[in-house]
Amino acid sequence: MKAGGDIFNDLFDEFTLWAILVGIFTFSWLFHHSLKYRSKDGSDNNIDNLTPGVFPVENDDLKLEVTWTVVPFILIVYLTFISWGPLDEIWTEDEDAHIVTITASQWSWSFDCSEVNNTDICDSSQTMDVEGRSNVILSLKAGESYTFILYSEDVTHSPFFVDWGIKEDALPGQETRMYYTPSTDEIGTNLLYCAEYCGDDHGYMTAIIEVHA
Ligand SMILES: [Cu+2]
Repeated sequence: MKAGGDIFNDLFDEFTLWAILVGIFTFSWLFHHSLKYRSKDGSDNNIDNLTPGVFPVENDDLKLEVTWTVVPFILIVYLTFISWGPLDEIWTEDEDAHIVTITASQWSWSFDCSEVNNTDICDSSQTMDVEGRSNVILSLKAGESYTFILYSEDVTHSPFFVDWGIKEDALPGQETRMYYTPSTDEIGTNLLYCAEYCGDDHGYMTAIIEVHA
């Protein structure tokens, strides 16, 4: 099965769309009412005859109150519902997935492909210099499913596969997991960062992820 990627981008686009629609509606309403109902010079400012300390019950509008409670409620329930979709994508393990162990320590990553035992599918024997620092290259094959098992030797780290949009904490004394199937669209080279501040060289704690056909 495939995880990450498009499904998150689609979700992001849908949230952005709703944010824009709600924003346009709310600010149009705000500006329209602010301009239409402002008092004019010399006019009576208290056209509703409001008395300080007395709630203007006669202006109550139940239909309006129900509308502005129910409509946003439906929208929030809908957005919550569609947000659940990607959880399956992230947390479902493919039984045929290749196991790759990622061990984090201050301040480097090590990848263990020994369980896969096929350098075409998983290889971490190469390195590449990036700005004078040696980075391990994790080479994976598009279309293959991977289960990454995470460990930390010292403090909390978090491998962030930037292009895939997935990350998970690597914790000392505890095993965590992450699942992914890189697609043929993701063939190429990208970076893995540490997304959890872990000390002086946190910002340099990177690795190269290479996906090949
Ligand atoms: Cu770190």
